[in-house]
Amino acid sequence: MKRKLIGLLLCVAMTATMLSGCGSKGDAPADAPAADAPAEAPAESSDDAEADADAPAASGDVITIGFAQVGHESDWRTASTKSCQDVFSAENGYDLQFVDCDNDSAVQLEAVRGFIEQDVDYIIIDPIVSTGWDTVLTECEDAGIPVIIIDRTIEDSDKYVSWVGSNFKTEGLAAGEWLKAYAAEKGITEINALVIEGSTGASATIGRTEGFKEIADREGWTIVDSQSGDFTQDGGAEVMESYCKSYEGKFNVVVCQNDNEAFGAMDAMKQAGVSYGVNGDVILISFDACTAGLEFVKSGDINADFECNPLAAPFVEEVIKTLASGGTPEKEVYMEEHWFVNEDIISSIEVNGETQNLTVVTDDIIAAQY
Ligand code: GZL
Repeated sequence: MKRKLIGLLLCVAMTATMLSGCGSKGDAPADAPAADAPAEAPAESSDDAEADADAPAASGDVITIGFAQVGHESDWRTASTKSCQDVFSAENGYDLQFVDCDNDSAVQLEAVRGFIEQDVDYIIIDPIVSTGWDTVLTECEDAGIPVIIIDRTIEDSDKYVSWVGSNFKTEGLAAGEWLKAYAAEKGITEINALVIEGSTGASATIGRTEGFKEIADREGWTIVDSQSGDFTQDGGAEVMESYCKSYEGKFNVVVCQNDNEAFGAMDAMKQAGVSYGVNGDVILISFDACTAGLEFVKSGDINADFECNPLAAPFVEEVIKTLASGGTPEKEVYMEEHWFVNEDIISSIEVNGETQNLTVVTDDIIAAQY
């Protein structure tokens, strides 16, 4: 009975979504907030209290959730997993079936099919890569199981109820706009950048690469090389070691597409006698802004760190509550994020025509980070 009710609610929600014109990514309805206007963290209110009364677990039934997670490659990933485990806990009325897919797309597809076999109530997916999803999402739809995507995006299907995450291209654009303003302040007229990309095929990699390259092309910078470090510390170290050998003295910027790659790149540059950071020869840019990353920003080892918020679970629970009460969740929910810097020499940057503030890292900010 529960399956049929959820299936019916899902059909109503999907139909309503199509009718409201936000049937696919980027087709924001007229009244939608700006493309990546960040969603406020869900806060309890009287309406929420009412919604809580209809909370999926309020009926006393345990809600089973299948969560196919990318892997365990980074501090960011650890925080993302913990966010889901904290919200979808037994004491909150959930049975979380968690699969760490170890960055293996075949394992991830198999995990989703396993959730269908288990007849879970909801499926959460953080897609390792952005393509190859339509078949298995059709199977979820046929089984009447609502799917919620978090973090990375899916480009070849919109058979899911909602996506909760970040605008990766905006993160890349912000890094480029910051570098332009920072170089001007420092009197640096020539930029020769080395990029350590994230995992190949991941939308986070695609977006950050695209955004930064757009600014580099506009400003006439040289991207000396761009290779994948697979979002890991070892990967960052390996690529940076090779870069130091191949491009000695030919680069003055390193862009790491996550903090763990930056940690590895720092080790490799130290080994090679290359100075980096606020007082070094090489400007070091990173993404994610995990706690350890911000500690390196505060110390001046990393010049700027562009946050990607991993704490999606509270927003996913809001989607589930909306569905369970017969409502139509937003198709896209953007997370709030900040751009962190060491020096207080630029207060804001213009990204896509929008003024975005820069945040100088303090001990309080580090203490509150994920
Ligand atoms: C981005 C996320 C990326 C992080 C990395 O949303 O998918 O994957 O930037 C993580 O740290 O490995």
